[in-house]
Amino acid sequence: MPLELGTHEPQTIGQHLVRCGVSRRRFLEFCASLMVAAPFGLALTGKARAAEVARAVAQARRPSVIWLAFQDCTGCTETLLRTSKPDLAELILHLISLDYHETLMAAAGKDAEDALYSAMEQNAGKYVLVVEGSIPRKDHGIYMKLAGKPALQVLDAVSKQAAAIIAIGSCASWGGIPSADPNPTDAVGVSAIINNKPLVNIPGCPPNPYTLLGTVLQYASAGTLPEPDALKRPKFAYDRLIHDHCPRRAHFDAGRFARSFGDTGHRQGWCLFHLGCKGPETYAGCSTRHFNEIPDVWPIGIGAPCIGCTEQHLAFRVPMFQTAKIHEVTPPDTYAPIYTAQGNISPVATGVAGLIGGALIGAGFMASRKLGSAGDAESESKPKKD
Ligand code: FSX
Ligand code: SF4
Ligand code: F3S
Repeated sequence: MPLELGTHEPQTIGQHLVRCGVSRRRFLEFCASLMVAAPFGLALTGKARAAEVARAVAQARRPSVIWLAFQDCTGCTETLLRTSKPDLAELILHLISLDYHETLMAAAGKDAEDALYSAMEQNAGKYVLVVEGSIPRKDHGIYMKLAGKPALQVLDAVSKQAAAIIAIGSCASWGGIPSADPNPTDAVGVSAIINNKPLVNIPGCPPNPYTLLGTVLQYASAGTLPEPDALKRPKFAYDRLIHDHCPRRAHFDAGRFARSFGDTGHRQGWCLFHLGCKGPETYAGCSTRHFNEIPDVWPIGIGAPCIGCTEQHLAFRVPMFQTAKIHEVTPPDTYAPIYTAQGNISPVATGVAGLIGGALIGAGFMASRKLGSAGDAESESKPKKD
C-alpha cells in the first residue's frame, strides 16, 4: 500500500488498521514486540497482556506527526523503515499519521512546502514534531536551508504550533556528527534552541525505532510523555548500562580482551574494552534490544566497539579508540557473598564481614590491574586467582 501522507483523517488507530486490512494477529504481534522492547517504565506497556496494550493503542487517535530533517544522514528515518519484516515498516506508518516527511513523500518543491503548511494548519496545537539532524546557528543559520529559509527559522515556525517535540538521533538531541570539533557550522540540538515545549531526546546514531514508537504511542494513548532522565531521554529506554548487560561481560570479568581487530581475542568474541568500547559509560538498550529484529545485530554483537552514541559527552567528542572510564569495577574472580547470619550480629560475624570487605577491595584492585595490563589476548586468557 502506498504511503499516505497528508490525509489528515481523524481516525482511531483501530479504525485505520481495519480500513487498511491489517490483521489482528499482526497488530498483536507488534504490541507484544513493544512490550518486550520496553518492559519497564513505559505506562503503555505496563499492562499484563499484549491484548490490553493493543486495546489501548487501538482506541487512540492516530497522532499527527510532522517530521523535519536538518543536518543529518537520514539514518534515523532508515532505522524506522529498514526492518527485517517487510510489513512492519508499513504497520508503523499505519500507527501514526505521518503528515509531512520530505524524504518519504512524493511531493517536491512548492507542493512539498504547501504540504507542510497545510499539515501545520490542520493539526495546529496537536501534532508531534519529530526533528532529525542538527541545526546550524553560525551566520544566522545559512548553512542549512529549506525552501530558501534557514533551518533555524523553519524550526521556530513549526515548533510554535506543536504539542510536543521529539528530537530523534544524536544530531537532533545535541549536535551529533555535525557538531564534532571544530563544529564549523555551530551545529546544536533542538533543546539548545527551543525550551518552551515538552521535549524528549531519543539519542543514538541511529536510535532503536521501538523507542520512538513507544514514546509516540504513549503520547497518543495517554497524552503523556515517558518519564525522562537528566538528559531528557525516556528512562524506559536509557536506564541500562551497556556494560552491565553485555554478552561479552564474562570475558571482561575474566580478563579476556581483544587487542586488535582480527586478532585471536577478537575472533573469539572477547571483550572489546581495549579497542575503545564505551559500554562501561553508555546507557542504552542496544545490548538487549537489537536492531532490525535480528539477534546480535548491534555494534558489540558484530564485533565493533560501542562508541557511546547515546551519550552527549562521548560519541564524536572522545576519540573512538580511547579506553572508557570504569566507574564501577565488579570484582572479577569472586561471587557475591551469601549471608546466613540470623539474630544479633556477633563480633565474630563483624570480623568475617570485614574480611569479606577486604577481599572484595582486593579483587577490585586485581580487576583494575588486569584492565591496565599490556599483555596480549592469549596471555590474559587464564587470569590468576588471588
Ligand atoms: Fe544523526 Fe540521524 Fe546519526 Fe544519522 O539522521 S544521529 S548522523 S545515524 O541519522 O541524525
Ligand atoms: Fe561489553 Fe564493552 Fe563492557 Fe567489554 S567493555 S563487556 S565489550 S560493554
Ligand atoms: Fe550506540 Fe553503543 Fe548502542 S554505539 S548503538 S550505544 S552499542
